[in-house]
Amino acid sequence: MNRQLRELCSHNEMKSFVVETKTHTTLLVPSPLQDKYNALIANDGKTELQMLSYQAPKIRLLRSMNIQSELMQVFDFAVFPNPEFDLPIFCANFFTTANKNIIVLDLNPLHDVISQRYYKDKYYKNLMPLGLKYAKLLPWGGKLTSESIKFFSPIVIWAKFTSSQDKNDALYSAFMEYYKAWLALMDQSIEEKDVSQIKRNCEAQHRYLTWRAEKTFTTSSIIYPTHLVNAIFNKQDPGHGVLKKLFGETLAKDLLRNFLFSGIDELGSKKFLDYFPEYCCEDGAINEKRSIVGKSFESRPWNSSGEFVGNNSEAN
Ligand code: BLA
Repeated sequence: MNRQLRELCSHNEMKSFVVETKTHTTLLVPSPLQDKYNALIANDGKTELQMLSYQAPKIRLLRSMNIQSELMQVFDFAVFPNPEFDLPIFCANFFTTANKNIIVLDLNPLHDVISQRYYKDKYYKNLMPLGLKYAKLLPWGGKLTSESIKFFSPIVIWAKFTSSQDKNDALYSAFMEYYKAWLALMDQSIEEKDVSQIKRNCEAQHRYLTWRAEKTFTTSSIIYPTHLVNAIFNKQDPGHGVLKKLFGETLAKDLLRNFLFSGIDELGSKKFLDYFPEYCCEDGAINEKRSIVGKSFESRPWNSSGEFVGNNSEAN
């Protein structure tokens, strides 16, 4: 990973995004979570975890997490709007090692953009040129957990690549442009007054939080790439979560529910299996398989106009 990408994922750089956010909303203040969640050293005594969290009138929670170890780095940055706004959720999730990057960058839609044209047109029609530009520079990363596609927008950047100056530069500017695009949407957004619409926004955000909290826990239960897990933990023990390994199960779950995906206990009462019953095992437990339907979408499933074309899409 070159310097620029390392910087993008760094705590200091994160602070500059906060400054950028402040130019749009002067009322950005630290979240009450900041006191409890700021910095931690993992059980290995070496890996560092840093967290930042803010809120503003239109922003329920803006938070970032950086995990930094010798061999890997995780950067997870999300902005969750207040439920009075049906704004997309800003999502940057980068897992990087010396030569491998696994990237999701998106303005995750709050509502279904496959079946709801109104929502898609409202937020993504004008952003298609931006999406197309970066889809070329950072090509589709291949098959992924099928269920994830419903949480992605037509401009999602889903990429897996080996670091190179060009790719790292592209990712850096993609992040900046996507974030500025999100801030511009926030500037224009108007508060919803209709109680039933606010409730609908709440439920949609809760479903999203529930999905991500569970998936972050199990995705970080890496089975692949085994050599990497072994390198990180210096032993043959695949199938256990990175977060769980680093911080222990209790703290890992606390970080997920109360920091990364905070709101999960307030915005709704449904559980993961209520939203995703296909993950229910015979004994009622949650199936820890990352995907029940299986992995799909070998190539980008949206065409250049942002229409969902599923698996029949031409490779981009
Ligand atoms: C892989 N992370 C992935 C993948 C996706 C995401 C799509 C590819 C594997 C898959 O298809 O599931 C990310 N998935 C998302 C995001 C959304 C989604 C952002 O549905 C939003 C809706 N990742 C972390 C943390 C760690 C981590 C904290 O966020 C580790 C501490 C690791 N993610 C990680 C690793 C992989 C990965 C190691 C590759 C291994 C794999 O393929 O599962």
